[in-house]
Amino acid sequence: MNDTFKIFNTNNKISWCPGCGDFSILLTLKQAIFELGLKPHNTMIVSGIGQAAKTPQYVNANSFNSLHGRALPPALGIHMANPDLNIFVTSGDGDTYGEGGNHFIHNIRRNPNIVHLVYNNRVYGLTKGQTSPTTDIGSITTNAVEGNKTPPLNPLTLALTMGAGFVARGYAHHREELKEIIKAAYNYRGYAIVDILQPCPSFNKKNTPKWYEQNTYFFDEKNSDFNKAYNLASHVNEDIPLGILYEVQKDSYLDRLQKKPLQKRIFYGKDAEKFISGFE
Ligand SMILES: Cc1ncc(C[n+]2csc(CCOP(=O)(O)OP(=O)(O)O)c2C)c(N)n1
Ligand code: SF4
Repeated sequence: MNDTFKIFNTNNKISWCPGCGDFSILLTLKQAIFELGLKPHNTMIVSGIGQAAKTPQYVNANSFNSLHGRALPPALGIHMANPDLNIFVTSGDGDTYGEGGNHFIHNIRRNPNIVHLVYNNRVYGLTKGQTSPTTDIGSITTNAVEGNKTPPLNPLTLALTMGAGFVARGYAHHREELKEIIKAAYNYRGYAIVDILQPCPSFNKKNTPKWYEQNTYFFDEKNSDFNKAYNLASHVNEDIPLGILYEVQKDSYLDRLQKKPLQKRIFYGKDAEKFISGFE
């Protein structure tokens, strides 16, 4: 494999546990953006807070590290200011579907050109393994010692019902397939959600690499049938399909906006000064 993707490497020390699925996702992301022909100067990685959200520190590109659950609002702002930047949001299941749940929902309505990679380990990893929105009912976690009593949220059926046009599921250790999904997500004009199943050997003792090998398969078809996609996305505990579950083209946020992006607008500095002086 050509290793020139290393232009995206940084010297920052990686602080993930040995065996964490995040290493595979990071490597795959860098390979994908290299193969897409992107460069550090036109790539933007945005995140919230968490283990997955450390990713921008490990990619030599533009980056923005936001608050917990708040990766999408700055990503949207960056996109509207400069649509020439290629934006990848990297965040965990807690970050995206818990604290950031409202942003996730409303971002789907807007449909900006953003690739969203959700590292879904079914726990809150950084804060030591608490129950997350995708933890299965009955699973034992550090704060649900008798088993989780709340049924999980299914992010991909939610995304479909909210009208998402690109809905995919990857697995961290199936790197070749994940790389192709990331590239397809980038080539989609609009919001592309990729839920990436990610082993967390420190805190998720149930959904191990062996468990994923036994319970996943590849869905290698093109699908624009909503009901079929919904059915595929519903499987999260057995017969879990990996691949692009649904792809249909819709108007993106940029298509709907009439105005030029901020970076291309004329700045009327004098008018601004006059306006501000009115408050003195
Ligand atoms: C508003 C707010 N609430 C809670 C926290 C504490 N916190 C930091 S990371 C995190 C959970 C991270 O879990 P997840 O998003 O699933 O990512 P992972 O670490 O598993 O990759 C929490 C609860 C915080 N930093 N800010
Ligand atoms: S706690 Fe889990 S998600 Fe976080 S670095 Fe360790 S193995 Fe990875």
